[in-house]
Formats: sequence, C-alpha cells, structure tokens
Amino acid sequence: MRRLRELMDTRPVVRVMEAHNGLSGLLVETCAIERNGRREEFDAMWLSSLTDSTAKAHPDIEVVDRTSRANTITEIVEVTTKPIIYDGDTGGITEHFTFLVRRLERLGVSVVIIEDKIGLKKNSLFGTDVSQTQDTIEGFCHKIREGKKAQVTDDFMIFARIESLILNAGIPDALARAKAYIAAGADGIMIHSRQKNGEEIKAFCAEYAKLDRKVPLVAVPTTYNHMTEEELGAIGFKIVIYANHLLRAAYPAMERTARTILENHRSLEVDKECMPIDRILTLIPGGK
Ligand code: SPV
Ligand code: MG
Repeated sequence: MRRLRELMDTRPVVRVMEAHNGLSGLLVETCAIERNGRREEFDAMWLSSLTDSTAKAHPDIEVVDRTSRANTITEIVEVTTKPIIYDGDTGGITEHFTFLVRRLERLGVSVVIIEDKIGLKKNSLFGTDVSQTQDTIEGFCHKIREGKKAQVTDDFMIFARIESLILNAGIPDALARAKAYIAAGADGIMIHSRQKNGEEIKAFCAEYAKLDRKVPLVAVPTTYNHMTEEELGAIGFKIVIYANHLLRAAYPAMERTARTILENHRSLEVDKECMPIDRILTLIPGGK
C-alpha cells in the first residue's frame, strides 16, 4: 500500500497500466524492456471500471457490484506485488463509500479515485453525448471528508476526480473544485478530459500550478495520446494512467482469430497469431 507514495516521491512520473483480471495483472507486473541499459516497466496498476466491467460483458455504469470488483482485486493481488489504484466510480452514496474505503484498505489497495458525478454514472469518454450529472462541490467535499475519516491506516489515499472538462463546465469550475476538494482532504486530483489536442489539459495545469495548496495530479491520456509521459510530467502531472489499452488490444486479436476459424473451418490459419502451446503451458508458474 505504501509503495505508491514512495514511487510518487522518487519517480518524475509514475507510470500506470490497467489490469482487469489476474492474467493482465501478471503482465503489468512482469512486462519490462531494456533501453539504453535501463529497465523500463510499469510502476502500478489501474483497476479500471471500464475494463473490469467490459471483461464481464457489462456496461460501465456501476452495475458490476462491489463484491465482484473486490474479487477482481483479490485475483490480481494473489499473483502480483505492484501498487493498485482503484477506479471507485462515484464512490456511491457517502454512507456506502465509507465501507468501500475500509474494504479497499483491507485488500491492500493504495488509492481509490472517485469522480464527482451523481446518479446513473456513464463512462466519461461519452462526454455530453449522454446525460451525466456532476455533484455539487459541497456534496462531493462531504464524501471526501467522510472517506478520509473512515480510513484506518495512514497510507491509504483518496483522490478526487474532476469531471468539469468532460461535462463542458469549463476550467474555472474545474479549478474551484480542485481547491475545494484539496481543502476537504483529497490526497490527489485527477483531471479528466476527452479533448484530443491536449490544450484544455495544458490550460488547466497552468492555472493549477498557481494554487497555494496542491496535491499530486493524475492524467488519463486516452484521447490526447500524442503526449508523452515526459511532456505530461513537464506540465505538472505526477501519475499517468493507460486506462484501457490491454483489453482494447486483446479483444480485436480474439475477434480476428474467431473469424478466421469460422472462415476456414479449422485453426491452422490462426496458429501463427497465437502463442505456442508450450508458452501458454508455462506462462503461469507452478503448473508443471
Ligand atoms: C476507466 O478506466 O474506467 C476510467 C477512465 O474511469 S475513463 O474510461 O477514461 O473514464
Ligand atoms: Mg471508470
């Protein structure tokens, strides 16, 4: 749990990849490359509501219940060691959020990020194409305060996710919320945007930098994906989350394979696309 704080203190940018089951968690745990004599790997895992729900063929509307999402965490922590950042959606109503905090602490999660929306939550990347309602500043501050009171360890963190840019409420609203959420005890701020060119996020960061009281900033560069970790770090981000990429990569590969077998009435043609049987048998340690 504490490792994430250490990484935030020592890394210029903490690099986080989504995981939605034990196998994807194991990949985030072990995947590494060597570049200029240096090892590069992911620092932590994002337990995305989008990929956890999609992997269960459910929409990302908080319909996958907490016990089921907790089972995903358990599945992952049994085979990994890296810190977990949990996508807590809206956190639910405040009275329920306090129980979620305790459960996540017990499971060894480092951070829960909750977003400032109420009612039926839809995925943020829909933006204003669907109806979504932002919580009041007072309402969300109350949730943060109660969550902070509920935690039993000093290591657990609650980050507040601001949806103002997603909902076209503007940068001044986002900043007012950042100030209020920090005052209410948020340990970090996630500012979300679905704009492609990244200008909105840069403008927010320039204003955020002027605040007297700041906490670490989190980016989810799914749409403004031309920006590198270095560029995001330079404008003030401490954590960069690749929120959905492993599942988005896996599904088209599975679909291609299924279609090719349907077309050929055999699997010979897909063999070169699939990992060798030897490899899948030994991919998970302890099977032999
Ligand atoms: C998720 O990964 O579930 C997120 C990030 O909440 S986003 O899908 O961009 O809203
Ligand atoms: Mg989510």
